[in-house]
Amino acid sequence: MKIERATLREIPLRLKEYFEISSGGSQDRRIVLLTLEGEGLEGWSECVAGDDPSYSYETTETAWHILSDFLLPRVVGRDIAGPEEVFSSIPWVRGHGMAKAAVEMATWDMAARADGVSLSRKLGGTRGAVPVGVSVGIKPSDQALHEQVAGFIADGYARVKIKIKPGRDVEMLAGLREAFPDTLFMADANSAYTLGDADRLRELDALDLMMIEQPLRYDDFLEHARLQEMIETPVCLDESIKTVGDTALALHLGSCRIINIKPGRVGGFASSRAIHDMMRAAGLAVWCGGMLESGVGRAHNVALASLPGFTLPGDISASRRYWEQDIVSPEFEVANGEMQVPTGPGIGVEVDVDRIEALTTRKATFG
Ligand code: OSB
Ligand code: MG
Repeated sequence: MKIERATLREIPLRLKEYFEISSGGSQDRRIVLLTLEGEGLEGWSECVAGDDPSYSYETTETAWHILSDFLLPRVVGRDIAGPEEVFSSIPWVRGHGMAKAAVEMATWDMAARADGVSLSRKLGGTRGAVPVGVSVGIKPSDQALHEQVAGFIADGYARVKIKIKPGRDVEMLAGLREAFPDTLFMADANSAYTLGDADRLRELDALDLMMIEQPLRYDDFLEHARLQEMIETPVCLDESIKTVGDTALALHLGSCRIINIKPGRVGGFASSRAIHDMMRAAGLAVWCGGMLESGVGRAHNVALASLPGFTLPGDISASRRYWEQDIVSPEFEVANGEMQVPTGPGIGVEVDVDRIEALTTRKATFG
C-alpha cells in the first residue's frame, strides 16, 4: 500500500457547552484532521491532542510540529505492507503518541478500504453495536448536574461518568446516587488527588461506583497501587497508560483493575490492541475513552470498541451530545445504551470534505 500524499488540516469546532474537568476546560476545540491518499484510496484520522498540555504534554501545536516536520515527510512516499509497518523507518521518534496515532490510524482506515472491509472488521471487531456511556463535566451546582444527568439517562446512555475534583466529589456523588439509585455511575478525577486523600476517596466505596478513573498523578503507578489496596472501588487508569509497557507495569504493581484505552493516547491501534490483549489475558476489562472528538475520531473509537475485550460502556456519545452539526454523515446516534458500528468500508461514514474545507484555518500538504 503506497502512501502518496498527506493533507493536514485544522478546523475550529465549538462544543455545545463548556466542558470542565479538574485539570482544565474547553469549549472551542481545535480539531486536527489528517487525510492520507494512495493507489486511489484515502484514509482519515483525527489527532486528539488538546489546546493546552493539561491532559497530556502533547498539544495541537506540538502535534502539528511532529506531524509536519518529522512523521509525514518520512511516511509519505513509502510503500508499506500494512499499518503495523508505518513507523518501521522511524523508530527513533520518541513519545508523541497522539501525533503518531493520527498517522497510524489513517493508515488503518486506508488499509480497511483497500480490503473493502469496515475498520471494525479490519481491527478484529466482533460486535455490531457497542455499549456507550456519557462523560459529564464539572457543573457549578447540583441542580444543573441532576438536570443534565436526567437528560442523559432519558437519552438511553448505559452509564454516566461524572467529573470530580476536591470540593465537588463525595457529597455531590452521594446526592446523585440518591436521586438515581439504579444508574451505573463512575467518577473521573483527572489526577486531582494525592495519596493523602485516601480516607476521603474511601468514602466513595459506599456509593456503588463502577470505578474511579485516574485519581492520582497523571504519570503515577506506585501510588495508584497503594490506593487500590486501600479502597474497594476499582481504580481505572487513563492518563498514566501511554504504552504497552505502562500496562505491564500497572498489572505487575496492581495499580488498576480497569483501563480506559484511548487510541490517540497510546499511539494508535496496534498499541490499543496489544493493551486490550494483555488486559484480556489478565481477566480484566477495558473500555474506550474519548477526547471530545468529531465524527472522524468517533468512528475510529467505535471501531476499536467493537473488539471483544471492550466489555464496559465507552465514552462514545452521540454526535449531538457534542456538536450542533458533526463533520460526518450519518451522524452518530445512541439508542438503548448502544451505538451501531458502521459496516461500510473503512471508517464507514461519509466525511463532509466541503464543510471541512470551508472551516479550515490551517492546511499543509505532503507529497
Ligand atoms: O479524562 O476522559 C477524560 C475529555 C477530554 C480530556 C480528558 C477526558 C475527557 C472526557 C470526555 O472525559 C469523553 C468524551 O469524549 O465524551
Ligand atoms: Mg479520564
